[in-house]
Amino acid sequence: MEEQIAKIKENSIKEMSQCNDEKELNELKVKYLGKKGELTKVLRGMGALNSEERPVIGALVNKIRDELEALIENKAQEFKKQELSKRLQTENIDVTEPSKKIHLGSLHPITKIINEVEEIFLGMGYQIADGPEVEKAIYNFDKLNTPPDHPARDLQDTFYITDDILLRSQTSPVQARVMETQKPPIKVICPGAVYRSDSVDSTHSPVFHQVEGLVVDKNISMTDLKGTLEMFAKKCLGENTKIRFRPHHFPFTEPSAEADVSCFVCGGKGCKVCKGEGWIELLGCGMVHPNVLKNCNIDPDEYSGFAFGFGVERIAMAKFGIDDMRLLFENDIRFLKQF
Ligand code: 2NM
Repeated sequence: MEEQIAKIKENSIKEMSQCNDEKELNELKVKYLGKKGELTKVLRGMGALNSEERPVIGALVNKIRDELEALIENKAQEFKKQELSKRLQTENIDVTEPSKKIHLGSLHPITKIINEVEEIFLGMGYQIADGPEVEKAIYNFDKLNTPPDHPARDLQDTFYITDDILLRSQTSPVQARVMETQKPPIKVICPGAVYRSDSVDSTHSPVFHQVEGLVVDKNISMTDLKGTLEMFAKKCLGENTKIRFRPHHFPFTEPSAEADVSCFVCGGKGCKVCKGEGWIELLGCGMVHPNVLKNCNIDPDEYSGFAFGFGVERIAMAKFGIDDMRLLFENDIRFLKQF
């Protein structure tokens, strides 16, 4: 029996030294140490031994099993090291290679202008309000002192859903809703999409964007309006920007005005952007009509207010030097990625 064990040891060591990979090593482990392995067979045969031989052979088998297990473990570690160094050689990464370009999107020029305008007015203590684009005619027109026979209400100019529901033609209905639900002092701006039945050309689109502003409090006057717009113009178009008012008419304000800014390209001398005028039309504005305040449950004897509104596309075109409004709606990446 001792001879048999010595033979097993000799063979296993020899085979192990010829073993080339983990798979072969596992097979050897099964062959010698497994349930039906050679050493286990020896242990099973020990029943035939007498009580003196049994502990001697048992100790011998255990010793050899320990030795084999240690050999196998060593060999396994060796294979792991070989595998690792092979991978380190073949799977090396060139960390100096330039990375793949990631194409980041950019904000739409309209969004950029709206964000900028919001920042400026937030800085002056205004809140930002929004409301439905599908709006009741009452909020879009009646409450804003625009009677049923007013030309703006014509089917030619406004998109109607039903007789009394339409696509808002301005963002002022949001302000009417704010006046109805909040008590003065009110300081809000309302940015958003508006709709008018216009044909597409280089300066018109049936959907465009507006920002309107509204302040209602005690003793609000035209000077507050002018000071506010001057501050806005300087922050938006440059500190040297001047502002002028021209008389105008809107149904929801009295008095009403249009405000121009000195050309931010030539500074007022006259150039292509201002068409030789030195001034660029910026927005419409005025003192909120007493009827509008009344219609929105604010007492015009106690409170007064100013309001203004402008088209975002027009400002974006002037500021970015865009000569055709259609570019802002076609979503051509070659155009959009310039901003
Ligand atoms: C403009 C011009 C002038 C305006 C008026 C109101 C409201 F709700 F107070 F009546 N909101 N916006 C207004 C006034 C808008 O846009 C050219």
